[in-house]
Amino acid sequence: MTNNIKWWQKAVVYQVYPRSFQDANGDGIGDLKGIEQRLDYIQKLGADVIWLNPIYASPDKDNGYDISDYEDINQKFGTMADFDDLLEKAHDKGLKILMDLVVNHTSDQHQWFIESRSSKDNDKRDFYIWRDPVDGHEPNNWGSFFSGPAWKFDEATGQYYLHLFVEGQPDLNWANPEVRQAVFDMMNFWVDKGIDGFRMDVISLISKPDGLPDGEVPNNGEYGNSDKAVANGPHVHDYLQEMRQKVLNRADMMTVGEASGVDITNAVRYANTDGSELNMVFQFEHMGLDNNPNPALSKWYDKKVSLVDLKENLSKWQNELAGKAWNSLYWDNHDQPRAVSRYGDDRPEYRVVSAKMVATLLHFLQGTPYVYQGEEIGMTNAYNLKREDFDDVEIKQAFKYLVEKTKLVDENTMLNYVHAKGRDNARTPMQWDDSENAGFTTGTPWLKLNSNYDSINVQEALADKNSIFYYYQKLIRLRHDMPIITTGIYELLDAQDAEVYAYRRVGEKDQLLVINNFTDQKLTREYHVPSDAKLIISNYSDDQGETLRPYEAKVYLFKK
Ligand code: TEU
Ligand code: CA
Repeated sequence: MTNNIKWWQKAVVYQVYPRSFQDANGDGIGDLKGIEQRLDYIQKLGADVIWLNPIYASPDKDNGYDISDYEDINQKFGTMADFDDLLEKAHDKGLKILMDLVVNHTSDQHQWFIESRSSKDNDKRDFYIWRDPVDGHEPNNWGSFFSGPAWKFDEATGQYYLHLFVEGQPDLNWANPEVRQAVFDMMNFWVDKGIDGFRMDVISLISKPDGLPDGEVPNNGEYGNSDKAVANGPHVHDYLQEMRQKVLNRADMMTVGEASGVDITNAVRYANTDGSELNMVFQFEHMGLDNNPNPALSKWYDKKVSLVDLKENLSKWQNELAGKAWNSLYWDNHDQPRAVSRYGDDRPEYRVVSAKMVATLLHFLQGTPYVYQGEEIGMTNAYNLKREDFDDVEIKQAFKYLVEKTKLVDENTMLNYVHAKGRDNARTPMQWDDSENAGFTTGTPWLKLNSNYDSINVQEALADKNSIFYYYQKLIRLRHDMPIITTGIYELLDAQDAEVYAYRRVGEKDQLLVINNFTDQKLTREYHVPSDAKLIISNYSDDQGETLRPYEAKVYLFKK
């Protein structure tokens, strides 16, 4: 495999959430010009690819994941000329641009939907999924991912339309070949501009099961869990193969499918190494390990992840994709809480050391790592946000349905859940310095900042040679320099050890031994480390051998 490594197998991706990265014009919202100003920063970190969350025209019912025109830029972010400029400047610096592709649904303000809802015999009627009521109710029991039913009754024509996310996000009907062709044409518009790939939003949901059968209804819940009922439908692989032929094969691009509800069997098909579909998928199993056991409360929970479970899960993905498909590696993104708060320890005395430890664990695995903006400086969950500060539609819907309507939880419990798992934890503005609004904007930020920006910010990180930032820079450099990190065989050590996550990566001549203390305790562990082993990275300044200090992480390189 060493000889035919693809560029995206060695690459590290930096995810930019444009709304919260850098505001260049003082309106409180991050924008394309702002990203352009910060390209040097991303380059300094050493990332190869920038994934931009959606920047297309959108009424922003779900922060850009409801697109009203795929070939236009959201005015809040700038113009198409700004985009062309950004793409050119990024390419000049050797940075690639990965665009978010949101084609499971459009906005209800998209021209296709406006026409589709206008009458039952409109040309575009069949672009979306319309059904008659059944006994005066929704056509089936599917629930929206964001609480409530997945169907909206439309008075004008007396039918329901399907929306797996919010009402303003009607699902496209991929069974209609005209829909597929329209999507492929739009994708080719972007390919022709010279972008470097796509991150495909909920791509595992585009093919709906035949007959749209009811899903399993969770305990106490009103509606079925759409993820289980809808993911990996009967034609999804055909559609992606068609996309590959009509769009993706036109350039040497990188593709990553966001695949909620994906298991190993399906991932091996989506991300197969013969290149007929996608390069890799985002799987969600390790994101669900701390979920509430009550399916009606699905993602809302605040217990710590069990290390034994985490090891079992990540090891399964490492082992079972090896040689057949390709992993993407991530701890967080714009939908998840902050990595250091969830997997590390964000108390001041442990924040830096534990952020480096979780980074070490991830960056020595096989796959393509993703760094979400702010992760590289150890930004934490935003515990200072109150109910009235939240912007995220998922959080708002949760308060509305789970607290007010079904009364499954009280307001305080919900607030705790949101502080642990809510999406706004990741969406507070980037913390550049300790000036007012952290150097993000001179105006009023669209979402409140995390109050800890006075001590956690880029300026401070760049001035400290032991910062998390420079540790990430080193991790990225090591990956670029050492093929074994891309190709070595993964071997978990001591699966039942609930405190230390240790593994090996075995190459042709060498091996890496990666040791991570997941606790705030001093531990003793004995591993076989030859005397000529080289310590290539560690989050402590000295090596105490068998003694592992709180959250200590270290990696040795030695002969096989
Ligand atoms: O997220 C899809 C997805 O699977 C979500 O249900 C995710 O699990 C949830 O947001 C976690 O809280 C994608 C986008 O990343 C997200 O921002 C969008 O809201 C969603 O699709 C709809 O487009
Ligand atoms: Ca702006």
